[in-house]
Amino acid sequence: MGILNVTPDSFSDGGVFLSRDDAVAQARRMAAEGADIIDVGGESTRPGAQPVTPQEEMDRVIPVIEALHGEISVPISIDTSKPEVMRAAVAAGAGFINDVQALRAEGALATAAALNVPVCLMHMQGEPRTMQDEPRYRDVVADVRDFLHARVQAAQAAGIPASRLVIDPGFGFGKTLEHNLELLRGLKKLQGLGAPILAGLSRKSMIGKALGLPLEQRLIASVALAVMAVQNGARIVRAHDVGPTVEALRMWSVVYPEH
Ligand code: 8Y7
Repeated sequence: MGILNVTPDSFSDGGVFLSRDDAVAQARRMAAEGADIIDVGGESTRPGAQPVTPQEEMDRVIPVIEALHGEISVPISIDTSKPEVMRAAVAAGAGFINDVQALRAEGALATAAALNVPVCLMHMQGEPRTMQDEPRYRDVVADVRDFLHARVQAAQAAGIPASRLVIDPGFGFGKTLEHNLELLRGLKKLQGLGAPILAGLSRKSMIGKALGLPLEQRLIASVALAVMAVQNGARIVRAHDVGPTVEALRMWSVVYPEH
C-alpha cells in the first residue's frame, strides 16, 4: 500500500504532494514500483495535528481520486474516518476504506457497510492530538487484539463480512516505543481474528526514537521493519518508499514461497 498524502501538514512529506498533477504523478510512480493499492489521505493524523472539516478533507482528496480513477489500474484507498468523505471517495472511484478510527465515528459502520468495499480497522488509543501523552496498556498485544476483535464483531454485526475486513495494530497511535516493539514481536497473536493484518511502520517516529534518525534517513529501517512485519504475519504493508519495500518483500517471498 503506497502512501499518498494530500495534506499540508503530514509529518513525513508535508506539502510535497499538494498539487493534483503531482499527486497523480506520485501515485503512478508508486504503482509502477509495485504498489497494489494507493492510500489517499487528506487529514494528517500525526501527534498534535489539527482536525479538518469534512468539506476541507473532501476538497483535498476527491479531485485526486477522480484524477486517479481510470488513470491507474491499482485500487485506490481512502484514508478517512468521516462517513461523508467515505461516500464521496467511493463515488469518485475509491475501492477501499482505511479508517484509523476503526469505524467508531458516528454513522461510519452503516456507511461502510452500504458502500460494499473492503475496510481496514486500525487500533488507536486516544485521539491524534493527545495520543502520545503517556499511553498505557495492561498488556499491549492482548489489549490491541481485544479491541480489534470487538471492532471486527461490530463491523460484522453492521453487515460487513469478515472477508471484507483488514486489521491493523496502528503502530505509533497512542503507543510508546516499547509498546510498538512488543506489538511487532507479538504481531502473530493478531492472526485468528479472521482478517488479514496490515502494518504501517514506514518512517515512523519509533525509528527516530530507536536509532536517533531524522525523517529523511529512515528508509533502511523502514524496509527492515516491513520485512519483520511480514515475517510476523502482516500481509499488507503501508509504505512511503514503494520500490525498495517491494524489492525486499519480493526477496522474502522467494525465501518463503508458500505464503
Ligand atoms: C497508519 C495509517 C497512518 C497505519 C493504517 C503515518 C493513515 C501516519 N499510519 N493507516 N495511517 N496504518 N492503516 O506515519 O499505521 O503514515 S498516518
